[in-house]
Amino acid sequence: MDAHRRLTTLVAMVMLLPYMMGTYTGHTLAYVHEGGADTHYLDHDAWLINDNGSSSNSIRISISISSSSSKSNDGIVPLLAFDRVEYTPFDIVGITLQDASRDSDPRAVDVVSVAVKGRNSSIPVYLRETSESSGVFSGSIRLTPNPLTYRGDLEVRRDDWIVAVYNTAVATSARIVYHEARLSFDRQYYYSTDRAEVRLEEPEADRDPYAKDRATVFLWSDTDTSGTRITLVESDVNTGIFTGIVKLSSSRDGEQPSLRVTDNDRIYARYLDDTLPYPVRLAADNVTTMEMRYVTAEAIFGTGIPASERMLVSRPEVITQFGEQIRVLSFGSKLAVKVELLNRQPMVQGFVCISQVKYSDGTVASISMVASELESNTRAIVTLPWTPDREGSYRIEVFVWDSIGKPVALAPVQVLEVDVV
Ligand SMILES: [Ca+2]
Ligand SMILES: [Ca+2]
Ligand SMILES: [Ca+2]
Repeated sequence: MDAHRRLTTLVAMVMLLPYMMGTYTGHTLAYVHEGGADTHYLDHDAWLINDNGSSSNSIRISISISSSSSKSNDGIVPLLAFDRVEYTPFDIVGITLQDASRDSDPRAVDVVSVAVKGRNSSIPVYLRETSESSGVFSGSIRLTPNPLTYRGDLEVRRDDWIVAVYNTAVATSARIVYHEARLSFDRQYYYSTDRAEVRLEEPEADRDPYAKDRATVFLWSDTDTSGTRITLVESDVNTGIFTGIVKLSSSRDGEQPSLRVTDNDRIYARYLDDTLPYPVRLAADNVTTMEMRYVTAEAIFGTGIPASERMLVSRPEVITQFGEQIRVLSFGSKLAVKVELLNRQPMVQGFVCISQVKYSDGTVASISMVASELESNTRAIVTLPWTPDREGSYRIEVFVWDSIGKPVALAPVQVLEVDVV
């Protein structure tokens, strides 16, 4: 770009600037990019600041102008970077500078200063060389949305930009954002455990980057509609990820925190996010937002398979006691009723299989049963002995229950009608 065109661009950009930006200083421009990892060059020490969230992505302002002052003595351009491209207003911001020319003493850790600009002020940040002669310097600052309420070095709000400048000529930027909270259970179905882990991802709930924060989640189930509240704890001091355990209990056993459930209940968790991203407006405290939003998660206590569909039972057949197929049933012969069972669940199922044979008048001719258990998603053939004691029509009914003591049908009753000669 020649000098004349560059000047035209600058003038045009300066005229546009008040519409695009909340505030700016000086008469020359920085190139502020959404990606904080890039390094940009200024031609003066004036540089620009916040956009107040007014025009979220139209931030690109002007074009880089690389001047001789931005190069170090050995001709290598210094690199300045934040450790992330976005931060919450409660974060720690890591800053790294690579500039071998500032390794003044190769046998000692050197220190360099960069300026970091927030909402209203610019503060110097001292970066220490990472080792005696690395030429790489790092340091950090802590942000705060309100220095009266939250400790921190530099005041920022959601949708601000922070800009770091080194040597008046090398700059980098990052955006201050909020996130929509995400809530989840560690499983979709709880059947082999009674402990449910609730996980919340909410970077803004990480209010203190040097301590484990807490967040509260409300839980309820179809059975326990009044529910319970649990406190989630941040997984480490600066993760924004919070977890907690709730016990799923079929009775009030006093263990806390617990949620009462019955088989195949839906269980719910809910979190209230009061720090929502743009374009929801910030509230007067400049920390929370005008709107709040419930975030929910759901899971099922049980396999989700209704009780009467847990076993698949084939149509009964009558066979000989030796397992052979037979066409004509004659009274007095030793026969058996055969069914095939399939446990459709992802868990072991105990069962009782009952064959009830009735005469044509409805009175019971014989009952036989077998009790066993079946592994997950496996089949079994069950044979139940029956010796018809007279000619006539018979009705054979096969029941599959979970137990005799507290019978719950695991499949619909299977019926077969046969004639005995
Ligand atoms: Ca050094
Ligand atoms: Ca924390
Ligand atoms: Ca949030």
